[in-house]
Amino acid sequence: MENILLDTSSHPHIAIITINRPKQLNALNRATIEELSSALDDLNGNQDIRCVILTGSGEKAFVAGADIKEFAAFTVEEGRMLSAEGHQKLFNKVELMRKPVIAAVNGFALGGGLELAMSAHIRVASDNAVLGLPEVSLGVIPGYGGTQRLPRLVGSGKALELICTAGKMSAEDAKQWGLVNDVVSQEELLNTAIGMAQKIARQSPTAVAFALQAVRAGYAHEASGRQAEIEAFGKCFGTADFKEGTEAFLEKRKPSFEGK
Ligand code: DAK
Repeated sequence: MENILLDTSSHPHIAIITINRPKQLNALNRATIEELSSALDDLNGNQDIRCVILTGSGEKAFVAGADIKEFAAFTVEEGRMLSAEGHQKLFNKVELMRKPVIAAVNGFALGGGLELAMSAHIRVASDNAVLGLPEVSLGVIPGYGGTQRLPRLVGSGKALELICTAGKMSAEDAKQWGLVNDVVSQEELLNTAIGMAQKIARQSPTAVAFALQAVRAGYAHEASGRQAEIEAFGKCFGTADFKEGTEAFLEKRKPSFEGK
């Protein structure tokens, strides 16, 4: 695998997946999504693994979002299809895992990066982490479950403030809002996640899997919400605002939106 590192041997029963594109701030391109998807399938079927930790390479970013260079030229249909595919290949797959997934958020978790962390069952963050959904600044909406999972975690008022202002949150604020469970220094982050994973690994794997299933059952109504997100996300790709938003990012300038 070229874009992720997988460690299943350093700690008994624990797998650590590291997204490894530090020069692009671990932005999620299609190849990375495919590799994550395949690693998660393997780990889900691996009886020896009882907890999975997901983190980013380097000191700056967990994941700075979907790879903007890759989706800048998408059409409405491509946007809709890829959003649906992303849900199925990665974001829902994380949430549907039979063993807990802990996101160790070691820096920027923006857009698809925060959406990935929110798909995980538990989140811990380093004190330099910055979390947010900046999609509307690019002329799109969160397309990988963010419109459904953020309100569930922080309440709809705070979620809509973050989404509609393209706002960002510090790790401490995220803790206050219940978006992350704990904030520690960057040096302590992985060990904190490993400590939590070790506690999980000492419990009954069957009972833990049933607990995940029972909690998830309460999210059932989100399926139609996610479908609405997919449709709306696709439509963004037909707007002039989307073209302007992504071009502005790639040209390193501020966008000027006309609402078309
Ligand atoms: N995509 C691609 N490259 C990225 C990136 C991203 N999301 N984020 C950073 N990079 C790249 C930068 O372009 C830069 O590359 P070079 O110019 O050096 O080649 C390198 O990483 C270092 O970034 P910066 O130079 O910008 O570093 P700074 O410390 O100055 O700033 C930053 C860090 C995180 C504040 C900044 O990089 C930034 O604002 N990044 C973008 C954050 C963002 O808007 N993320 C995307 C959110 S939208 C889809 C489904 C879902 C989505 C999209 C499509 N489909 C189904 C099609 C979701 C969309 C999103 O996630």
